[in-house]
Amino acid sequence: MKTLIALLVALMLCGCSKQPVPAPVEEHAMRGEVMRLDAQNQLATVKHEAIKDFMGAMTMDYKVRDKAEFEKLHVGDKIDSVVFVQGDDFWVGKIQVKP
Ligand SMILES: [Cu+2]
Repeated sequence: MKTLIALLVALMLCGCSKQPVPAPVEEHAMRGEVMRLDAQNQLATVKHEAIKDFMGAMTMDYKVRDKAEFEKLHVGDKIDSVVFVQGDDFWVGKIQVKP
């Protein structure tokens, strides 16, 4: 009986310590223009061209995770960047401002 209880406890501990598997991160190249910047929320409104196998051309808000990257952006900048998608979350990074 003791062995059985020990086994059950061990199984429960195993179940609890199981790490949730993080969703894979997808990357999509995005080319666009910065229309608006929201410094408080670190959001950039980007008018982007169609993103292959992902979404059509549109203007929408993107979170820029990296503060240094966000701070180098200006309204009107033409950018090459990458949209990262992980589960329901998405953000933009690897931003290159075109001359
Ligand atoms: Cu979009």
